Amino acid sequence: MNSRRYVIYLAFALLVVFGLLFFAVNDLLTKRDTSEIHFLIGVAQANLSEPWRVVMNEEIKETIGTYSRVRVIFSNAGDSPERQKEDIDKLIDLGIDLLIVSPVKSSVMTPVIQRVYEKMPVIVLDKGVEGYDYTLFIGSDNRLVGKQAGRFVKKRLAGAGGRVVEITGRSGSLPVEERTLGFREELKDAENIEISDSFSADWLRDKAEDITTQNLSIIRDCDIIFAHNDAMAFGAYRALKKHGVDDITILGIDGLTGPQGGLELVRQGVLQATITCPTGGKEAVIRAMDILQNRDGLPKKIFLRSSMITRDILENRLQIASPAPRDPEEPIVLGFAQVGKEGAWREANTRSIKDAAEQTGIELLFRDAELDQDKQIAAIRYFIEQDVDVIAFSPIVETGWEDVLREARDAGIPVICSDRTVKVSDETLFTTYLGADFVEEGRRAAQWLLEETRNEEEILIVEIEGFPGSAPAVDRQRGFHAVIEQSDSHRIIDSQSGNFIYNLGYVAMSQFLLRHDRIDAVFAHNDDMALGAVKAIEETGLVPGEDILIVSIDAVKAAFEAMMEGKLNCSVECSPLLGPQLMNAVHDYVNGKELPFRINTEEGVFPRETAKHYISSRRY
Ligand code: GYE
Repeated sequence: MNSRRYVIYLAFALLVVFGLLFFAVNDLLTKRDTSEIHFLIGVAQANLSEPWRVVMNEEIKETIGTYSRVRVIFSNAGDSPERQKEDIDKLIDLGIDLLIVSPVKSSVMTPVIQRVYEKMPVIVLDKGVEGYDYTLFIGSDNRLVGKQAGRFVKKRLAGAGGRVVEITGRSGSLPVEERTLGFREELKDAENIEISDSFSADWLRDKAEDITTQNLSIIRDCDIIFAHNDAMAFGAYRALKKHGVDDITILGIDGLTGPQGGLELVRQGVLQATITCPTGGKEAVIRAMDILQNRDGLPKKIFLRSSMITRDILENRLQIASPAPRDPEEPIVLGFAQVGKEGAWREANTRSIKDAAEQTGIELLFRDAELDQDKQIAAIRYFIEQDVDVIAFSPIVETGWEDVLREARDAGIPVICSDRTVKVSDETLFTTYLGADFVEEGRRAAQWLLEETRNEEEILIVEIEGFPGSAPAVDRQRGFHAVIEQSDSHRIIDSQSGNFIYNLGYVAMSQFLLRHDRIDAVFAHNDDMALGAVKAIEETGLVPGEDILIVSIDAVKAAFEAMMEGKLNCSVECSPLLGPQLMNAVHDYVNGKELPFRINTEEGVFPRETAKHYISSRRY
């Protein structure tokens, strides 16, 4: 063999060997890398032109860094819905285990997220989507943020009144619509305050500066500028400063840290106030890990707290009470003031709370208010005297709590509203609401009834309401009526309270049957009252579930038994098993974690056809 040919053969052989070696090493590295990564999380970000989103990504990156063997991949849609759809497909192709998505446009992303949700967990961050086809939503209550801005304006212009100009984010986006709605709701009764103009600057500082300059003749005579984020507020400030205008109050939203963050702008007096709007990046990673590790008691929606920040609050640190230092050896003491005895749901709720406290080592002081608000207030005052670590209660009614909640806050004791919430003028009077979305429950009950009777020409409905003035009664009615009103063939002909109690549900239905010649359907705010209505209907010789349809809320086991017998047609779930989530919140708070403003639980709808499938798995 001549030497030239020999060299060629040798070179080829070496190439093959090195090639095989390369792939072997690479494969080994990949295997090692793959074995190292337990979870890969994809983040489909809407854009990075908004500082708030840059901070969101930074929070996600930083929080993921605290977990070993978890990696994250980010995409940036540059505010293009089409691009975001492509990004999500690429993230899935890369093998992610969970998707965090901040939708560019909710309506476009809803079907995309539904499709992904069939394959893996999805956390929707910041902007919601239609329906519930996702694992968890985390965001702010933007309508409340708008109300907080309205309160600031009312306080600032008290007496003399004045003119307000609004600079909004991208027109048509959910946060903009909700902030504007809340802002106007809060100001609708303020006669001498006028929202004279509203401009959209698409969340961007420079666009807000240009718009302010272009409309200076209109804006320079206003008293307050309300901008939907601090970046746009700063842009308006820069334009006014350039033209020597320095007597306008400027209010923003986000409250980010950093040199041009809202907090610094307030400290410098550039802005007179900002409303914090946490990005949810940290919360999203913590919950993503809960989901990937199959932790129990996962919520469906989390609303983060937004707080008004003025220079006074910054300097005096009038923040929400943070946990006092405590001896870790001392048991956590939780004071719980229960509504009283109502029926199956309440019994299951009490049992869940007591069991969870015992299982998590929390010392529980439990008081039963026997359906009496004064007794519930007295119980809370007792807990304050006992200097418990945390107070939780299920408010019998929505109003009348300001004084006692202020006493608790002055005592530095956080208050968690469990399964029912309160209406207060200052949201810092309670720390968290943990429970259902009652408006949605009412909507779901009505949607089932409309679908079930879609071919009927006329459906006459009677409503058995819960405890008067309680959050579930008020909001379930609101949700139910909002949907029924959309139908020309459905009419609510009567409504009265049964206090969430079986016997009073029976009495209410008996009276309806005496008052009306024909009733086609009953909407009961809970199963106990629905079962009372079943008894009343049977006593007239009519067949409940056939002659008169019955839809109710709670999905307690007795409801499933009635559905199996054909006497109840549908029950919308409202879980009483809040004990584990309540104790998680108590432990989180005591360990220094800021709690979300609202935590909504996951819930389903159970038509009677499904009862036999689910009844054996019901836990209450
Ligand atoms: O639906 C009802 C109970 O507050 C959500 O109160 C709870 C309600 C529940 O009496 O059965």
